[in-house]
Amino acid sequence: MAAALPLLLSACLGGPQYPNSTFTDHTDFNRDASELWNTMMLWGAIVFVFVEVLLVYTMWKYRRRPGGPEPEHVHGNTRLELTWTVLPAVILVFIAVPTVRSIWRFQSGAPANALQIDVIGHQWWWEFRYPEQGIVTANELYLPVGRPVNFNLTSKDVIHSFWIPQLGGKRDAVTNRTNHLWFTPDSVTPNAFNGSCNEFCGASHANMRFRAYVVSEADFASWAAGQAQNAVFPPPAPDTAGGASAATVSNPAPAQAPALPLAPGYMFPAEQLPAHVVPQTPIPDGLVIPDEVLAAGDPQRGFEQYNRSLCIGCHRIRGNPRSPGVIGPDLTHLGSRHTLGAGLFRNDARHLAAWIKNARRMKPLSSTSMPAVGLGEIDPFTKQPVTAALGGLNDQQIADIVAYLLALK
Ligand code: HEC
Ligand SMILES: [Cu+2]
Repeated sequence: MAAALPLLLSACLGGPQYPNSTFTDHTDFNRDASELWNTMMLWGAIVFVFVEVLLVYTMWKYRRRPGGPEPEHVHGNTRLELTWTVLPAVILVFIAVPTVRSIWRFQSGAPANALQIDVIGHQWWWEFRYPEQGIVTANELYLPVGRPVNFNLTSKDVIHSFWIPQLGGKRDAVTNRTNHLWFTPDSVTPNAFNGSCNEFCGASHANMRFRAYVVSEADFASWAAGQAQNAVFPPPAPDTAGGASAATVSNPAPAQAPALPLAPGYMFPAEQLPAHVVPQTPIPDGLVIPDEVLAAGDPQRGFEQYNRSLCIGCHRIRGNPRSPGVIGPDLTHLGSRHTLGAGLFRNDARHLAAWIKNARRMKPLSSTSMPAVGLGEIDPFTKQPVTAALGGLNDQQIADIVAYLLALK
């Protein structure tokens, strides 16, 4: 056991080489939790050493000696019993006071200026809504540094649990009530974090991950402004730029919406992503579409193809009235995300194409989630090959859709 202990403890250290450690000081929440842990470890260690020393000493002092007298038989010792009752009670007070204080602090509701984020767990991905900013996105969170953030947690189906180990959590997301979790990310280095589901929720529970980026207030404002826009595709013709053009396929813009086209908002720079947030999941055999086919993908053709495909029944692209689905993630700004499939894959043409070809081979999905779409692919759920009659798409059509979706920054 002593040999196994260092192995166990090595999983608990903080620092950059342990990117999923919870002993960090990136938020008030985690600082409180670390301090509580340290307090408990200190008192626990004092009690442990005291008790063990006493035990070993007593065993040694009163050990059996050859020819020794029969020990005295006693029953009860009021003074001793009082001591070992009162002393632990006093020690528990030292642990209880800071514990209860922290519980009170983080259960009594977020500060009034907190950024509100609605988190909805789905089998097996995360929907994030920023109601004040009018944003709906999936699997990637942007948080402004220094501002408390209040997560309102619910679920669409089964019980999930929301946790960003380096920032705070974990808390269950259930269907019939809204749970709350709040903390203040107050350090920007490091600034990209892993999050995950932590309540077993089915076949792809382990594939229900997400990312959180802590960014400056200005970058957050830029990101939020970009995300709040409708998708601008096809791009307005140059002569109509500046006004809501007839060429833009878009919902009637709300009165206060800025005129199109706006520049895409801030995006966490890909080259600054630390290695631990970049997915390394390989593409299963046979799903890679050759690069030259992908390079020939045409966004305009992809837009038209997408609008004729099954996709629109499940996915929403704001600004594309043909695509109002709400079963899958909102794809309005898919091109601005770094990951796909709930943090499982990198978001680039290769992975996106393979995902569209056969999402259920890329990631075990339920019967109601995204079906295989590649022509001739065997859908792992129905065990049937995908045909044109079922809406199957060939590699070129998929490459076109990929070009369209990646253009949605
Ligand atoms: C039956 C509903 C359904 C259909 C049809 C469907 N999808 Fe999906 N899609 C989903 C669900 C559900 C997910 C989330 C899966 C997960 O990550 O667990 C998803 C995920 C995705 C993602 C990843 C999004 C992200 O942020 O990770 C993309 C991209 C995508 N779908 C594109 C498409 C395209 C393109 C089509 C049409 C060819 C399509 N989908 C058809 C339900 C559907
Ligand atoms: Cu889950």
